[in-house]
Amino acid sequence: LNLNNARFETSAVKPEQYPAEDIPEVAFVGRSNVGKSSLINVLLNRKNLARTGSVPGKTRVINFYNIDGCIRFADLPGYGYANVSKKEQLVWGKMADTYLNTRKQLKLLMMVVDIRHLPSELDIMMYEWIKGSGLPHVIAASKADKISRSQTGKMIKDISSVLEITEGTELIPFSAVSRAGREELWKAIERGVASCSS
Ligand SMILES: Nc1nc2c(ncn2[C@@H]2O[C@H](COP(=O)(O)OP(=O)(O)OP(=O)(O)O)[C@@H](O)[C@H]2O)c(=O)[nH]1
Ligand SMILES: [Mg+2]
Repeated sequence: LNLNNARFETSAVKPEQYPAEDIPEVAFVGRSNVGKSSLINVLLNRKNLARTGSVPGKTRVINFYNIDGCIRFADLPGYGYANVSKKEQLVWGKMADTYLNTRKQLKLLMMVVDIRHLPSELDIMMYEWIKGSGLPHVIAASKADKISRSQTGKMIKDISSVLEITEGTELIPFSAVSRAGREELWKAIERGVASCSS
């Protein structure tokens, strides 16, 4: 898998706009501002391929990234951002919902949670959906650089317990600053997307 061949493919708000070519897809889900786009950049060794920002609610469309014609990443709009209208939240929720419920190429879910906080009600709902979907999934606990090593262990335990994570599900501390966790997350991706495991 040649990461130098990673490129932005397209943005979509509805299925007709999703890329047509059938290659395995990894979808990134999580609360707004949790670090989904930053994680994508670190995985792909790019500074700003996926747009990130200090303004939460930046990603208002589904952004697709094609990696070497072999895997596609789908960066979904974050949920739970309070400072937008209810109507807008509904629109984004529906967008992610439609994607998750219809996308045949979806092979792996990468859920991102903030390692500093216990999962919110919406995180729990998201994870319930993931469990129910039966799709392979991995959880990245982002912003690990913001807490100490001893806190990391405790938070991983507490987050696992609040989410009631299933046996064998990986919950990997990650930092977009130190890049800690990047290798483990790639391994999880390669396991989930078997045809691209080179
Ligand atoms: N310290 C630290 N900051 C991070 C990390 N990951 C993301 N951030 C910061 O958190 C903010 C939000 O990151 P994004 O990657 O844009 O988050 P997002 O989940 O894509 O947000 P939406 O697109 O709004 O859903 C940015 O200011 C990032 O620089 C991390 O691992 N450590
Ligand atoms: Mg984003």
